[in-house]
Amino acid sequence: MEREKILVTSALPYANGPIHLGHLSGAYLPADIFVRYHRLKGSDVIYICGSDEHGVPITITADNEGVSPQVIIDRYHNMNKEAFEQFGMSFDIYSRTSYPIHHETAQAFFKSFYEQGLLVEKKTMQFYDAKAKKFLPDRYVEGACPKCGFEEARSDECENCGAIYDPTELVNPVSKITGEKPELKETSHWYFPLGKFQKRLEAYINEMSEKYGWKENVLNYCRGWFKEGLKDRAVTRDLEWGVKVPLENAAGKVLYVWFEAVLGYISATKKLSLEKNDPEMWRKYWQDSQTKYIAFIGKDNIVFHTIIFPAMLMAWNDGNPDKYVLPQNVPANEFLNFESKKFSKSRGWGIDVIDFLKRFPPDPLRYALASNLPETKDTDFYLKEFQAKNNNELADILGNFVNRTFIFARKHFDNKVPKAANLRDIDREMLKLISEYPAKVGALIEKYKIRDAVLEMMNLARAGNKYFNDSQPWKLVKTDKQAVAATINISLQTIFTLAEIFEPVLPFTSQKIFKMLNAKPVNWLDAGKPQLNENHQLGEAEILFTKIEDEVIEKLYNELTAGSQKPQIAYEDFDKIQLVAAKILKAEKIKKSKKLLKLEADLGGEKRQIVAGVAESYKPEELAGKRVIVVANLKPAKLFGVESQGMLLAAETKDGKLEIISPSENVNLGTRIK
Ligand code: B3M
Ligand code: ZN
Repeated sequence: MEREKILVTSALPYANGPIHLGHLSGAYLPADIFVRYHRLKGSDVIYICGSDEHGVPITITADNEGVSPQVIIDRYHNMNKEAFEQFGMSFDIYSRTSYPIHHETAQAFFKSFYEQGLLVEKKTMQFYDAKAKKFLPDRYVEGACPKCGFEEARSDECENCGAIYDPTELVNPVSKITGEKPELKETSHWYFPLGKFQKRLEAYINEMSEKYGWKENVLNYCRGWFKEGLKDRAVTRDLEWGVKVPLENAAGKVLYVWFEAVLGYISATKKLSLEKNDPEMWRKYWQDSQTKYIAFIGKDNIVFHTIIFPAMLMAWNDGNPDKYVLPQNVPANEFLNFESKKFSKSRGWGIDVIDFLKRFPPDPLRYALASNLPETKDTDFYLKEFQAKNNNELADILGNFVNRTFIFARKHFDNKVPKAANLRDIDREMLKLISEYPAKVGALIEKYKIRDAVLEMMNLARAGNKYFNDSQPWKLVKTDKQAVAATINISLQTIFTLAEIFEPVLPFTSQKIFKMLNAKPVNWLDAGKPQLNENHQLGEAEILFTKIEDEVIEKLYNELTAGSQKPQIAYEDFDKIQLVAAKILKAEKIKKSKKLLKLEADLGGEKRQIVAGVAESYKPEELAGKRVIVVANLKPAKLFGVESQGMLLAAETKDGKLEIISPSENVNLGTRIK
């Protein structure tokens, strides 16, 4: 059988901060599981990643710290590379976009487009900070989104509604360098004519999704873009830091970070080829029409990987004899929240991978994340759940099954694989069961249903435990040693299968189990057949998982959430807040907002309009008549263009919903709450 050729990439993280658990769930762990599975299956797979080291995210971090961008990228490239290693990511290379080979690659693409006459030079008005004497591209300007009103929108994209717009459309812009209102100044940039590729992109996505089953979230996103109509996109910026525009009249200009970052996948593969002294090796993957190219990303990067990057590759292929493959699938994940709130560096919410791995080993983290991946919707990471996964599943099911089997083998069979003869039904059923698992788990992984795959892996461990219990070897050992021998033999064969099929998720544990079995992994497709011969000498047993105590989790939880604790205040400060008992009269949705409802409240004779972020927890019709507590003297503010004259008190529940705090009818409307 010909080996499948598979090229896998994970989004290149910006080297401007540490990787946190949310990143792992989005683009890294699922890809690593997919790659490890394919390696065991014998596919010819290559796995590419690296740091994204240009763009405004890097220069803003450098500006904030008062150091050069180089200091920032060196620090975080090394830190993230190390974190990924500790976590067991099995990249073939973790490259950098600051490498010369990357600059050359990106410039060659730009040049090819330029020479094909594809790029259009346009004069435009751009934000300019007169005080700092600098143009302000991308995130250097903040303001309100022209589409949804979100106040912290970036100059050309809104995190809240996903809109992409021209910087001149931003409402109330502010410079991030000086805090001044920027002026508009003329500059010129090169534009890539995305619109010209729309038809071909639609055809490409239709074909791929039909053949390979693209995820609904990804398709919907693309359809939205096509419906709006693809427009020309500027692919250069007025910045010092980045890949220089390879033209004479382009001083002070660099390639737009997204234009070159996606090419980082290619340059990283070239770099790997150089390291392997096989300089043309990258072509065997990128330029062979037989290659399956899978790009793993988080949902915020969809457009760049399903539309912009493929368009760039099409444009290259139009003008050059060496032709690239396009992504066959882009299985983007949604987001992971931490303890029901969005990970946020600025608000100090969440935990970095490096910090987490100082406290716990990587496999339990991989398992907890993998069994809860945001494959179809956002999911939450709770420390308590992590503890439960470790204690109740890894230790109590998988660890326990392995442990009790090895104890028996050592005590009754000289630490050797005993003979399985005179099989009973229960034995034959177990053998049949293990024979089915590799194919079953593999099929799920190939469909990017990693969560379900992980569930099945643990199901086999569960079945192993049940088989062991039902066989009652501790009882039979006195009367029917032959039956016990069969049980232990088959339990050991099951452990072999488990070690193999768990490898993608628990690589460190799998390695330990193989050592205990004194065996090596086989081809994935053979892992369901009995692999251990009679009399095979076993290795030394060790405990696979240690339980995590409640105190450890509680302490960590307190530490991590203390960051959001407010400083003490005097009574006078508290007394400034006028809290009043009120009743909601009516509630309605606010257009385009998922979170907000517009409420009308009665504060004891006085009516107020209040915008409250409870739409994900309450339906409008549930709220009419509800008693509430209102902060009555809060300065009015506009949210999504709707004025809010106060605020409701609410608290988060255990399951991450919001619960409105509600006084009883004994408290009159308008009464001050102290
Ligand atoms: N660095 C965005 C991010 O870290 C960006 C991905 C690039 S993939 C080519 O989310
Ligand atoms: Zn918006």
